Amino acid sequence: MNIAIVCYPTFGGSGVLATELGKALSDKGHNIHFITYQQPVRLGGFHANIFYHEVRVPSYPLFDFAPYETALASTMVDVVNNHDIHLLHVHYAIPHASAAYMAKQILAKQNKKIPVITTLHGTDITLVGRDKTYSPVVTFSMEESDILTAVSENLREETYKNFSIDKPIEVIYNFVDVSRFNKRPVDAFKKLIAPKGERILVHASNFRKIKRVDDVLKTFLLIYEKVPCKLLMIGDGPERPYLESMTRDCSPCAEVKFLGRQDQMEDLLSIADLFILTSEYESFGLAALEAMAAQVPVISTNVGGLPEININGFSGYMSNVGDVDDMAKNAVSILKDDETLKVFKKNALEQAKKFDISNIVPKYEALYNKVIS
Ligand code: GMT
Repeated sequence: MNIAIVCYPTFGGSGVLATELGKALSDKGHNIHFITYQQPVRLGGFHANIFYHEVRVPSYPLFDFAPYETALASTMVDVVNNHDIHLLHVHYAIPHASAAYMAKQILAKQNKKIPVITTLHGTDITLVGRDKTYSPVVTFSMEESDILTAVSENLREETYKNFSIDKPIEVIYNFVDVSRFNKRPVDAFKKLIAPKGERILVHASNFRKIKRVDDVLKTFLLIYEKVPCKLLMIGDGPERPYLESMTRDCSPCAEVKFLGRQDQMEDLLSIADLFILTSEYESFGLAALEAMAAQVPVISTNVGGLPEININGFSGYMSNVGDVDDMAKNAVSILKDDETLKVFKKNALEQAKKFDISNIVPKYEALYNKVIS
């Protein structure tokens, strides 16, 4: 099959998932055409049957805001026409679903029928999409997609709650390649970070307000009172400068390292003992799933789709948003001795296996076959 995938090329979960899906489909012999404004960060090296089409938005003095959506729709038309594309799979509704609708109409005028699959990822529904500036267009383009999928049961419910649409929404969970993330830790690397055998805690996100990254730091400080540990903060975003400034004047804060954006998450996770995700909302929490696949138990909030991924008392623990005392208490109960940590690590891996790439990618292929036939 020749499949065009439209996504954000950045470190955000929707872009990561779309890129990993494209790579997995190409391994199965499909030709994948990524359409976006930059090479997707998780794409890595050369793949014989993966192609990248850059959306260029020419500037013009009249434009205060360059019309990306128009350029994207035109690029979709061009790629479909020149690469015999069978379907368009767009990730994150804004503005990809409405651009796909436009492309589909243009192609219909040329007697070409191109099915559109839209995968909803989270903030396109729960935050940005429901804003009345966007919601009429998001509602319309969801209705007009041939197939609509959501990455968790919770996101499906949120979509029906926030938009008046009748369309069925199929839940296809996000996935992880367990064989890639379940790596043996490199002792020398672990020693470099934690020379005295301290526990290594990790947080990874785009440091937006919704992630409540200051709660990560607060939780770490409480854990540190009971268990020697280090904290690795991975990623970058608007809240990072404020958080870094919070870590300037407390002594345990010397144990906090900001690593910025990293594309070898599997190496960093391989030396981690605990993953902390304090978000106000997560439709799924792909970063937590990747941690579990690397045998890292998860301390998270209990919101959105997280209870569908993190099993309380098994793969980690969940607490109410902002309850850093509870998060720290739970973390200490996992980290306090090697035996308990070993059990949680094993459980985290077992839970992650339910979302292994081999279980989920065939579900997308089945949808593609259905929509094409
Ligand atoms: O978390 C973000 O801010 C990025 C966002 C995105 O669209 O890239 O992530 C959303 O999609 C991910 C992949 O499906 C999910 O794992 C995240 O939970 C979801 N984020 C939120 O719902 C806040």
